[in-house]
Amino acid sequence: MMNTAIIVVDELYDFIDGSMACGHAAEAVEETVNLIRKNHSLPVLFVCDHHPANHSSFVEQGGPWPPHCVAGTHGGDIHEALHPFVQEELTFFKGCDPAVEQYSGFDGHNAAGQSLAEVLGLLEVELVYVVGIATEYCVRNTAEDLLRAGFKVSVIKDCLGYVTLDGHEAVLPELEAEGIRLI
Ligand code: VGL
Ligand code: ZN
Repeated sequence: MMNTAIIVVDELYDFIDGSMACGHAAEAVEETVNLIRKNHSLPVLFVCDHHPANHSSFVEQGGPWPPHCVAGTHGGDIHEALHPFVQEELTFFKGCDPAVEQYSGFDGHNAAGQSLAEVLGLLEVELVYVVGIATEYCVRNTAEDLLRAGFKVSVIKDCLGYVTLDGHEAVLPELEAEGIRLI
């Protein structure tokens, strides 16, 4: 069996029931818990959108999104059903620089300053199961960056939330065509 890790992207309150509540998000959290329990020996890495209050992606700054996942707010917290699986050194923050939009978790950093990519390397991970929110943005970009970096990537469909159902359904076959496995 290949050395495998689960990567949970942005299963944060603002994307579940907050300012950017996404379709299928609550179900995605439930299914993610099931996936983690079924694969209880695998490391679970969490990616968290983590913006300053003046982030350039917010409407007030001319960006496309309502304020979301502001550092230190409830909206930026990981859903409580996942808390039993969260470890600080395996939690990675992105979107922290006000000037930079960062959909991909690949470049996210943990509290010790290590990148997701670096920690996957230390864990000698070869295959990643990517889940989370939103399919069209952060899941997509994270999965694509991982593939480009040489990992085998599987996206677990039941564990996804999306901005629009049409967008979600359009993205999945594109990911598959790129070489990402859909499970
Ligand atoms: C996301 C829009 C803005 C995501 C994050 O997690 O997909 N989308 N920030
Ligand atoms: Zn964001």
